Order: sequence, then structure tokens, then C-alpha cells
Amino acid sequence: MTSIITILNGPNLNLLGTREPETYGTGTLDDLETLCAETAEGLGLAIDFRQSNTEGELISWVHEARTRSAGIIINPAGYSHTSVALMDALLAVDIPVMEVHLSNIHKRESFRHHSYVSRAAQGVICGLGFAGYRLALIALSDILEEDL
Ligand code: CA2
Repeated sequence: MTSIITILNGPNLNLLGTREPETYGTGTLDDLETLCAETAEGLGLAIDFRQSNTEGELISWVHEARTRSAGIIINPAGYSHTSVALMDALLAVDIPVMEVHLSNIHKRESFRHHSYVSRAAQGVICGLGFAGYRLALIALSDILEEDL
């Protein structure tokens, strides 16, 4: 059976492609989903790609992924820097978690330099735009094949 990778996107990422292209690029969330689906297909994986503007919904989706998915890729957006609850949910799942940020959070304001979610992540990718999600899928594929 094809393994499913849950890909979660946090608040305001539905605005991709409409504002702040200098920080987040010109592609839309739909473009990102297409890139992830094509990458996953090439790796023999399937994706469940979602975006929410609410913390509780993201947490419920992490819980759902515990039983349905082989791994999680999450861009927690602003909740990276604030949410102990999202971190706790991710710490409670025993599937690999990759954290992705489109921008290099370490080059930006100091409040973005710390991510609670990183404590629950096997790996963190930032600053590579959409390619970060592609690389996270490749890394998860390797992890699931026990190469990493
Ligand atoms: O670089 C990232 O991927 C971030 O997770 C994006 C978050 C930000 O709070 C994090 O520090 C870093 C913000 C997402 C907002 O996305 C927008 C996209 C287009 C237009 C406006 C906002």
C-alpha cells in the first residue's frame, strides 16, 4: 500500500502568490500542492496536503496523521514561534516530522529565530522556498527506507 505523507501548512499560507513575493515567492498554495504531489509520486508516496488558519485544526490534523500517515511535513508559519500546544501534539506522534519554512527565519526578525516545533522535528529546512518541501519529501522517503 502507498504510504501517505501529511503536509500541513499554517496560518496565512493560503495567501501565497498574492503578497510579499520578495519573501515567499510568486507561486500559490495550489502550485505548491502540485509540486508536492508530483514529487511524492516520483518517490512512490502519496500526499494529504492541507492548510489551516487555526491552531486547533492543525493539532487535530496532527492527531489524525498518527494513524493514517507515515510521516508529517509541517510549515507551522506563525505558530512555529508561539505554539507549545502544536509542539506537544507533534511530540506525541511516533512518525517522523520535518519542519519547513519558505524563508530563512534566521535572517529575519529575532522573534522568528526560535521555533517550538523544531523540538519535535527530525529535520528542519528553511530558506529554500518551495524546494524545501521537495527536499523534505525526499528526506522522509529516505527515513522511511531507513537510509537516514
Ligand atoms: O518562511 C516561512 O515559511 C514562515 O513559516 C512563514 C510564516 C512566518 O510567520 C514564519 O516566520 C516563516 C508566515 C506565513 C505567511 O504567509 C504569507 C504568504 C504570502 C503573503 C503573506 C503571508
